[in-house]
Amino acid sequence: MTDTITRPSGNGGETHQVTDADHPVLTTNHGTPVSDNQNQLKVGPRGPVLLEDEVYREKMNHFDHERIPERIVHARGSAAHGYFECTESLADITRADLFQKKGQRTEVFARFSTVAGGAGSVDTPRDVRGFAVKFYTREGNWDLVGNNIPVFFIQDAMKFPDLIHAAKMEADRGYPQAATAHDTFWDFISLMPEATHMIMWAMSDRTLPRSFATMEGFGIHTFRFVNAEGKSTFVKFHWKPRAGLASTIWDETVKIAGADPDFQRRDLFERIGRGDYPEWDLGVQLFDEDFANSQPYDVLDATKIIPEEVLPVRIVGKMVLDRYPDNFFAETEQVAFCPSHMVPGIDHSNDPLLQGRLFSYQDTQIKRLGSTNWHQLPINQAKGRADAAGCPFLNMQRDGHMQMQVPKGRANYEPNSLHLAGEPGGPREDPNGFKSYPAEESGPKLRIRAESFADHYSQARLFWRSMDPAEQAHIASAFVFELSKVSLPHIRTTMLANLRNVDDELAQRVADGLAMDLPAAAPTSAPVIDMAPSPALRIVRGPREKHTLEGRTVGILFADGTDREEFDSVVAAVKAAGGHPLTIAPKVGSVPLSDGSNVTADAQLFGQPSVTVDACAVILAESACAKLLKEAAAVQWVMDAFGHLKAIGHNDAAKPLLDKAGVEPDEGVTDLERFVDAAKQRYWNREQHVRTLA
Ligand code: HDE
Repeated sequence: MTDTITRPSGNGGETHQVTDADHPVLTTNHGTPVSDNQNQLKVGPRGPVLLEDEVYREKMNHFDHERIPERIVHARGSAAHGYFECTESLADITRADLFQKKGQRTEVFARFSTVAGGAGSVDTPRDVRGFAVKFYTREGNWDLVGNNIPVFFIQDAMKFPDLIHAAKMEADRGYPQAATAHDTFWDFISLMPEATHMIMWAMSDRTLPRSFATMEGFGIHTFRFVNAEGKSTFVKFHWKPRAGLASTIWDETVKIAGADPDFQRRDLFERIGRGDYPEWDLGVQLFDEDFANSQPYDVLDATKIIPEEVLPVRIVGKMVLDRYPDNFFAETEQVAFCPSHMVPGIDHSNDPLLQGRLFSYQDTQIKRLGSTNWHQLPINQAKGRADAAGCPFLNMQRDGHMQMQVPKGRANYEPNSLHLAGEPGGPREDPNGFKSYPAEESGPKLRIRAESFADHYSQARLFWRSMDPAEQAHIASAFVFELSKVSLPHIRTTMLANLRNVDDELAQRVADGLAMDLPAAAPTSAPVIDMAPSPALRIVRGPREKHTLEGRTVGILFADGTDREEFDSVVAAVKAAGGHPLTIAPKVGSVPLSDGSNVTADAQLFGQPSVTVDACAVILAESACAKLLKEAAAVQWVMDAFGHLKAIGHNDAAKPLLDKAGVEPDEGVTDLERFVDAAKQRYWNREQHVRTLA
């Protein structure tokens, strides 16, 4: 029965007819009320469908067009809203509005992504992660479109289409999806020595982040800050996760992909939901021309870092992500980043990779979003200057596909004198607006790579020699795994020849893992130098590996008859340490505990393997343990926790399950009392006992 009441829709104060107190009337896209949303218009109850059914045709027509082209790279992404807060004024270095005043906040939208896979691919392949942040400053949008690795595969944007073609699924067979372990990727990498530094990072645990909240971000390129006097300072941007750096290990990551393809997206959603907001410090490395000239590499070369030990990272702000998008498509999918979006006080350098990006992103947004008016989509709109009379952007650009604005008056050109006749004359230039830094440039036009870009191995060596032994073993093993998937032996040989220039021991370990002979080292175009190792590059036992439970999830496996006191005390202790207890039982509905009370489990054993949590507690009654000994999922739950170097806390009655899973005593295997402290870290020393690495 339709009860027609007129009430505000909450949308611009218009009124709609509603069928009851809760629901506004369903209408077509053009506002016509719909009487039946269940059936097409037919001739008689069993007759043919009529073409005149506009309600059906409009609905299906819209549905047919609901997909837009996915991003050619970084298609798989997750995002969140939040704010940036300036914690140290940089007013003497840059006039950028967001860095002027300590405590000043600027709205942000951050999107994290993998690179190679399609929009529906898993969250956890071995892949670089995009780390793109849109700052809605009062002087326009600044997009810092970075990655979670501080260097890139190539030096010149001209090679980007080749790199991406080689990395994505192979052209004839359409696989592999979201994986670099295949011929064409390694063919390209083996023939591009400049990719060697980045491939070391790609084979490290950096490409297996546990959570977006536990990875670093980097602007990669050298940019410029420009202050009010017009003085320029070079700058590199760093995001440092307040939760500390944490990655998974390879076997774990592979299993997460099956257990929960949305692992990182879910983690972002749930963290924000429970108030564990992901937070990063924003750091800058500031330097001048003299410093740049004193370094044994070119600061315009995106395959190079400036080690933090040489030039410390100065923390100037923090970012907090505290709101998940309301609508995935409208926000996460339609957000469009462009490194060319600069604001007064921030400018580009001549890095040829950055310069190439300045064109590509604008171009791709027009293709993807279908119109030059993509800046009018709510997520992309500038928030506007305080003095802009409510309009965030004002200029004489007009029309085009999907124009959302209805500009008034005749002033769609400038200069004009219409204001003299009392008509609005439109906006005018501001002498304090964006000005490019007037760098002196001259020289012949050339397609050439600078000599100063010729050293492709010194920093790859620096990276390798900076790693903890556990990380070195992961890197060597990752090379073995990936190159084992390469079917053309000459590609492996070329890669081994490149690796010899990085470090002979690394090359030997990879060759041994592949059961291949070591070839001669590849020729180099510049001498390889030994730079001082940089401990800041480590995750394992590095300065940013944080032993904590804050923001981390502890899986608690329990079953019928579990001791109520033990259960409650572990849950309480995990919470007290800032962790998130996730209770897991063979059946979710209602689990009877020792005291006759019942508990509803958060998750069911088969659906929540231990790869999805950071540490594991096993609290069982003897009879339940005896049953679980015959349950492969329970044995695997414990076996994986051990194999993935996680802390395992258990009561006495659970010991037979641990024994069956092959758990051997070490400092990470504890009773329930010591468990919460033990749960704050992984046990790297255990690895040599549980798997053979290269
Ligand atoms: Fe991108 N990149 N890229 N890239 N990139 C895109 O733009 C491109 C590079 C990065 O969450 C595309 O909107 C070229 C470096 C991120 O929406 C495209 C070159 C870095 C994202 C494009 C690079 C990045 C993109 C595809 C070589 C780290 C996702 C969709 C010169 C500093 C942003 C889109 C998001 C996306 C081009 C290299 C980061 C095609 C030509 C280096 C995080 O425009």
